[in-house]
Amino acid sequence: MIPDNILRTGPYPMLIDGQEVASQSGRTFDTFNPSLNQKLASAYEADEADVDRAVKAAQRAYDTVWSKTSARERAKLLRKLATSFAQRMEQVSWLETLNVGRPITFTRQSMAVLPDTIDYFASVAMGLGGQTLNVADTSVMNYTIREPFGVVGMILPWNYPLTLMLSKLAPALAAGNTVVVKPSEITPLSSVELGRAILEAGFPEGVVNIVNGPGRTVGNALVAHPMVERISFTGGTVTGKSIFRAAADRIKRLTLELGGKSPLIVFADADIDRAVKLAASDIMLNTGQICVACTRLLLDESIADEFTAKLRAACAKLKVGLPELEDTHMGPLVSPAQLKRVQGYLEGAQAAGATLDVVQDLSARPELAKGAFVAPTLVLDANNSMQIAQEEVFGPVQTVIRFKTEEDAVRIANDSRYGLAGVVYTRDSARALRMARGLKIGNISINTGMKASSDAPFGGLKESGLGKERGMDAILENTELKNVKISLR
Ligand code: TXE
Repeated sequence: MIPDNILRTGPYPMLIDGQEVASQSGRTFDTFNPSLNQKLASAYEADEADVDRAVKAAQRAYDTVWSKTSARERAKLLRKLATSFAQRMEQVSWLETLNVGRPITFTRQSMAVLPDTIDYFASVAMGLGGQTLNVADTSVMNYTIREPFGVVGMILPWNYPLTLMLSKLAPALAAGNTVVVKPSEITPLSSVELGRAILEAGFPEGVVNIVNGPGRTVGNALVAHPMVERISFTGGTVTGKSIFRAAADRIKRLTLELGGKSPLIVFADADIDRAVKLAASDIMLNTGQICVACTRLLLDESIADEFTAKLRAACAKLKVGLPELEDTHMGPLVSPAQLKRVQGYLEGAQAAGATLDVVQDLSARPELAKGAFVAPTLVLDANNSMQIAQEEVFGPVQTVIRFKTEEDAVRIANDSRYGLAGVVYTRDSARALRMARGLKIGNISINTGMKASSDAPFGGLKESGLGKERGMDAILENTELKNVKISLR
């Protein structure tokens, strides 16, 4: 059950220049518990002046302290953050469970890996440097330098607030940048608590700043601010494109992690039971609100009926329920608006000729009546040109499409404006290698699920994004490369 004292009593503050502060206007906004459709807490709402204050604090911290702090010292502070975060892990797990609707068991699992994420970036920061180059002109010495940008702005979504915040924050700080973070206005609470862990860890004032509020005001002001040299954004593709346009004005550096419509491709020679398990977990995990969830199930036609029956049976066993219960597998969607969006996609699929297989009947569950709950749903008799197969639904929905040949599977998988993730199940290793080559996808998994790890690069192709996060590439993306030539004469 939910422990006492998880929530603060007053409005959740912002973090500016090493202090937890109210917004200058004193305005607040409410944030909700989606399983009850009830107010959870309020937070101070920033405006342009608050964003300006936060960015200037970050610039000052960069100029006066952080740019003079060695990689070793930065790594030490990051490791202290890992410790202070670990001490707050249970509290922030509850905050995310209440605010996002993700079952507590899965929230705890998602938090448990984050100290290692911080530790990884603390470690690799120590090896960051330029290169000496053997250029053709022997009259010069040529070398490169890697430098941080200064102030990096981060705009976060609501599906995994702290996982995404830390996977952006840790490499940016490790590389020597200061940051201003704007969490999603739907899920601001756990990020504010992370701010407290940052203070406890002893980061100099202004190195990390957190401002809360809507994207159209606070997010926009952060992207437009002339002192913000780089933006790292995770969210919807439509918003990502508008940020791309806004950033073009000053040629700001960008990392964009956007939507996906990832295929799970299962060949007749695959271990069907393992693949079914993954397909069911992609429906269930975070109620399908995961950018890398495989939501187009591409099945070899010879195994399609068997596979679909097994998937249906697995979905029937999923415990849909209140996220605070430890045995719940699937909670509500994040908001009534997201529920409406998912329902709209399902109605559209039906109108286009697909068949909806709603695997569980939630209507007889009074405890779920108020929340944004939706049953696991298979979309059958679909084809790849339908809207349900082309757009990101972000709900517990799998669209089943049949294929005849390997070429067919590759063609259907690539017939998408997205290219974020893809999973292939086959026991034929040559085919696995051909698929890895043929798929226009940034993150490919063969015979295993798509799970981003802190020590490997992650990023989408096509309209799924720009640049890489995680791994050494995340550190490199947080630096500018300069070339230096010195005459030897
Ligand atoms: O995301 P938005 P929304 C997808 C998913 C979902 C859809 C819409 O399909 O259904 O996006 O979700 C900030 N300038 N993903 O509307 O709008 C906003 O305040 C600057 C995929 O919630 O993209 C929030 O902090 N910032 C995704 C962040 O952008 C702006 C995860 C994300 O919000 C802004 C979430 C603006 N003009 C949703 N407008 C993934 N890739 O994992 C909004 N924001």
